[in-house]
Amino acid sequence: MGCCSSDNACNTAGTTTQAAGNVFTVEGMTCGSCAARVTAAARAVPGVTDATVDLATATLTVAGTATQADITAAVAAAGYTAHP
Ligand SMILES: [Cu+2]
Repeated sequence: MGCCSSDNACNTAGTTTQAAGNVFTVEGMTCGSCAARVTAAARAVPGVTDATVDLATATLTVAGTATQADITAAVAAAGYTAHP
């Protein structure tokens, strides 16, 4: 299984950000730690103002001016696969 067996670590942040941005499907996330890594990787991309991962739906929502290629490359560098 994944690296995390605690459901508590995998809570979905119910924030109300109006992400005017891109939504990606992310492969390889199995727990909250994975989600945190993907979130951090996306937020580290220049131009990104916010990034949110929903583990339940395996989606990454990114706000800002970064390109889809930049996001997918950053996620790949973190060890996951993102599809626009
Ligand atoms: Cu994990």
